Parts: sequence; C-alpha cells; structure tokens
Amino acid sequence: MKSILFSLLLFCATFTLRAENGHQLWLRPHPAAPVTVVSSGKNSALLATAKSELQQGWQGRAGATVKLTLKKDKSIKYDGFRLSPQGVEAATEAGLLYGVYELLRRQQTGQPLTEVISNPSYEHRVLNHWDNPDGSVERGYAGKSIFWRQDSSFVVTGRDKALWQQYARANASVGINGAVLNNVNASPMILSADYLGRAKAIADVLRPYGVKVYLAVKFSSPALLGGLKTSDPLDPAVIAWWKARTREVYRQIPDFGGFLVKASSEGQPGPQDFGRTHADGANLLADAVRPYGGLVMWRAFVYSPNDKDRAKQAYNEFVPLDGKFRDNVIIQVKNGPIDFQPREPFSPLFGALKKTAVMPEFQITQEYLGQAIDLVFLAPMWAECLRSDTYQAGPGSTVARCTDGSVYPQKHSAMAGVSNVGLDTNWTGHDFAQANWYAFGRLAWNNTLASEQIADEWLRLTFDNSAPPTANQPAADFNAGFLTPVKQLMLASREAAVDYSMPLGLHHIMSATHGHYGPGPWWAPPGTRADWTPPYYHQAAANGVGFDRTSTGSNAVSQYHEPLAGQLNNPATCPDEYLLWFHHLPWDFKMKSGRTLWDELALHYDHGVQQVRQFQRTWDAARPYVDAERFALVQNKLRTQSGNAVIWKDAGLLYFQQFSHLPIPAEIEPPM
Ligand code: GCW
Repeated sequence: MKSILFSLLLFCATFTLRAENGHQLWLRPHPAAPVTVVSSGKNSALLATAKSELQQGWQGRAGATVKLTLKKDKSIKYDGFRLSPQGVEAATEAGLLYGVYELLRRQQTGQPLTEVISNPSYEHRVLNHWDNPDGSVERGYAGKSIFWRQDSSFVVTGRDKALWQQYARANASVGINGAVLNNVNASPMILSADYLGRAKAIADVLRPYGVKVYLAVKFSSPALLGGLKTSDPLDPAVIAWWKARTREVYRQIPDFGGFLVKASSEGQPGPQDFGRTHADGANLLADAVRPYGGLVMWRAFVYSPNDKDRAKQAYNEFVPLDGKFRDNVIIQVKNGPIDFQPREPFSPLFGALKKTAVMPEFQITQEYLGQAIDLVFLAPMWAECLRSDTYQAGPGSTVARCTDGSVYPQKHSAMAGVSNVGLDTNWTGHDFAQANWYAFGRLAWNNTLASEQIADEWLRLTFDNSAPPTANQPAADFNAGFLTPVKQLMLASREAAVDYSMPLGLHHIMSATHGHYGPGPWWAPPGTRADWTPPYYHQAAANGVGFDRTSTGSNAVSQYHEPLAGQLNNPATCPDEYLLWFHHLPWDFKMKSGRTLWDELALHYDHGVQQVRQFQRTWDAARPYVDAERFALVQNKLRTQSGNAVIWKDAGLLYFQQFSHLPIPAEIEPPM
C-alpha cells in the first residue's frame, strides 16, 4: 500500500513538473529500462537524486546493475568522476551525480560508454542572475524572474518549488554548481529577513542537485540596511556589521557559497567612495565569509567618464593590487575589456594578475547579440576567449589555463555566466538560447570542449533523435536531414551576428534607445557621457574609422604581453577580427584580402545578411524533424532576425558612407 501511495505521489510530482513548464530543455523524458542501482554511500539527498535520475533515464540493458561508488582517488579532482561500464566512481556525492548525468547523456546521444575520467576545469561553475527583488530581470529577455516577484507576502508556493527544482536539475545535468540569485546592481534589501528567508527556501530546493546559492550584495548595505553612519570598509562598526549579517546568512543557509560584488562601478557604491581600494573592500567581505568557507567574487567591471580609453581602466585599477587580495577572493573579469560586445579581444587582466585568482565572466543572456530574437550560439565566442594565448607565462598561457589553476597557483577557481533564464515556458525566450545555457555549463566543466561537440549533444538531446520514427520523422534521416545542417547553422551563427552588426573589430555601436538591440552608430545626444555613445568607439571621420589603441594612440596594446602586443600594434599583423578595435585606418586602407577597408566592411555586412537567409532555408528544410510549435517559433524568429540584419547592414553602411564618401561595392545587395 505504502509503495502504491508513493508511486502515485511520484507520478503526480512528475506530472506537475511537466505541466509547469511546456519545454523540457535538453532533459526530455525517455521511456526507461529497469536498472538496479547499488551505492556505497549513505542515503543522502544528492545520492537519492543520482539514483532517481538513473532509474528515470536508463537507456542501457534492461535489468543491468550500476554501481555508484564513493572513493578517494588521486586522479579525480573536485567533483570529477570515473565512468566505466560498471558505473561511476567519485570522491564526492556531487561527483557521482555528474557521472550519472554523463552516463545518461552518452546513452541518449549514442556515444560509447568507455572508461573515462572527467574532472571539472573549474571548482565553481556559477550562474549570475541579474534578477531584481521586484521580479524584473536586468537584460532579461525571457520573462520575469523565476526567484523573485513583487509580492509582499513572500509565500513560497508549490509551483515555485517545482520550477526551482527543474532549474536545479537542468544546471546539475551540465555541471553548474552555483547560482547568484540576484542582480549585481544589488538592492540592500537582499540581506533583510524576508529576502534571506526566500533565499533559504531556494537553497533548500537546489541543494539535492548540488547547486549552491550565492547573493550579490550592495557595498553600502551597512549604511542603507544597517543604519550605520558609514560603509567604510576599514571602520570597525562596518566590519562588525558584515560579520553579524554573514553569520545570519550562514545560520539560514549553512552551505551558502558567498558574495558577488559590483563596487565602484557604473555608479554603484564601493570602497573608493571612502578613499579605499578594491582590495580593502573585497578583503572586508572575504574575512566575513572565511570562517564558513565562503568566497567573494569581486567584479573588475570598472570604468569612468574621464577615461580616454575605457578599455584600459580595469587593468589600470587592478594590476597594482595584485597579491593584495585574500585567497578566498576571486576577481571576476568579463571576457573582453569593454562589455560583452559581439567580438572583443580578451581582457588584458587575464594572465596579468599572477598572485590573485581570476575568473572569466561570460554573458549568456544576449544583451548585445540579438536578445531573444536572434539565433546566436555562443560557445564559439567563449571558446575563442578561453583559447586566446595571453603569453603571460610563456606561450600556451591561454585564458583558460590562466584561470583554471594550470598556470598560477590559486586556491579557488571559477567561471561565471550571466543567466538567460526567466519565467517564459521555454525558459530562455528563444528555443535555441537554451543551447547557450547548456554550453556555458559544458565549457565551465571542460574549458577545452569543442563547440561542435556541444552543439551536437544539445541538438540530439533537445530534438530527441531517440523518439520512435514516425511517417514524418524517419530515424535514418535525422543525422543528414537535421543534425548536420542545423549544427552548421549554430556554429556559423555567431560569426554571422558579428558580420551583420559589428564586423572587423567595430564595437559598441548598438542603439541605446532600443535597449541595446539594433544599430545606433550615430547616437550621441548632447550632454550624454561620451563613453556611452557609439562615436566614442568607432571614431568615424573623413580620415577613416576605428579606435586607435596602438602605441601612438591610447596604447591599450601595451596591456598585452609580447609577442601579442606587437602583433596587435601593427595593422599588417593585427587579425582582421580586431582591426578596428586597435586601429584607426583610412577608408582606402589595403586589407589582407587586397580589398579596401571600405569594400571589406561592406562585404562583411552583406555576408552577415546572406548567412541569416541561409539559416532560414536550413530551418525550413528541417521542418519534418521538429514539432510544429518549436518549428514555428524558430521560423518566426529567424524571419525577424533576417529583416533586422538588413537594418543593421543598411544603417552601418549608410552611416559610415557619410564619412567615407565611397560607393557601395557592386557585388553586394544595395541598401534599401
Ligand atoms: O553590460 C552592462 C549592462 C548593465 C549591467 C552591466 C554590468 C548589471 O548594460 O545592465 O548591469 O553591464 O555588467 O554590471
């Protein structure tokens, strides 16, 4: 009787979970074969998750036995695991869970189950949610926050919990083990009793999936929330306030991950308001969380209206502080020196901070990459950054190796991604934006993973190649008819977006009035901060275009290590991708292709447009393999993207033509 009741409950829970959210992400339900799971550990929540996932998803031999073994092993790092045909071995329970997800992924994508050791590149793989206490999401394009809502009662409903559980499961399935629940533009209220109570409720649901909760805090909280006269990091009352508040956080959430801080940045309060340094500020919080094993992720996204070159600011502020941070502080650095643009060179802080842990921050939400309209698969962009050689400790000092502990000794390592998740039924607004959430987790787990593999896995899991063949979907054709062309589309999509929006190193020329969607190279209303206006970045004039960051310009190149600095400094050796990032060049500058800069620019813009049209054709041909709902949604979005790509191209070319006075090359589609 008991077991019948239990099955009924389980059935109802599963049913509610499915009803809650129309889209199953990459975790689509499969009819499972029976499997016996034997485990050595005690029956913890994490282990229970691992077992139930295996039982729900087993695609192997019916009646097989799988062993989950907890075991210390020198070759297994952090929450890594050893997978073999017998089962999973790991040093931690989270490791067992990740091993189970890897096993199921292999079964579902038809990969062989050979013996393999898999260790995460980073100890902490963390999503940053820019979610506000009122439920809005800064730069969110998928509806309201899944965590917060404007609701003074703070009631946690069954629906909330079901959603958080699905969210936690999706994260765990790709190895994400942390979530910052609120915006880096933080409200001091987040540390008040009501919000902490809700954070605790969220942490309780995320815990069985190995996902730790973090909070973003406002540096002036001691004054704003605590009523102190100051928030000076060296003031004894301020130090005591943070200690007491932190103690309360850990009383509620014993495995709380730590604080994320945006300070002395874009008008946010910070240590510099009190004549103190970033190190003073970060260390204050690091000391508060240290007794509990907590971390401080301190962002390096700083720039000021007086900078002659915004790209140099973070390096200038942080490099002199190298070695002054506590070992539980990690400096969180955006991939590029400006701000998540479609293409940026890597931030020169990577590798330059040698005695301080540094973590990359990527933006999963597509603020500058077409938001929830454009299909842009971001793995190639992140891989480009991770693979960049900084040369800071000799050749091979890639961004990946300078941040994952391979090059510099560091106590902690981490990677952050700004989440694109919201209450939309498909979670991310665009169905293909789910792939970016997936890709972030996979790259944080393995920072050398090929984008091609990530796309392949995601497509197979999300579009369910294991579904029984129907008249519409003959299984044999799935690879040729769907997987190969759609994968190609995904892999080409980021370069296409660069081409139709900001080719050849152009950056920050988007519209400010449309929330960073679409072109706005002309935008510079009188009185606006220069460093917020596109002309500051493109510098278009009769004599040419581009930002001169060479040794005779702002000299931002000097922040890179040789031989890279010299390569970037010379337009003949600077890669085309970064040309106008580092150089101001005449319109008739001779490119490596032999064409003039103007013609090359026009060709790139046009190529981007043609690419999106090709994506439309590819998707149209994929119709037999996709359910009607997802097919139509993606088709509509591609149509909009295609029209908007033309707007980008025409706006860019007609705007820049006022300065170049050159004709549109004959081989491209003329502006409308
Ligand atoms: O890209 C800019 C965004 C802001 C964001 C800021 C940051 C959270 O436009 O919305 O604020 O970066 O990263 O702090």
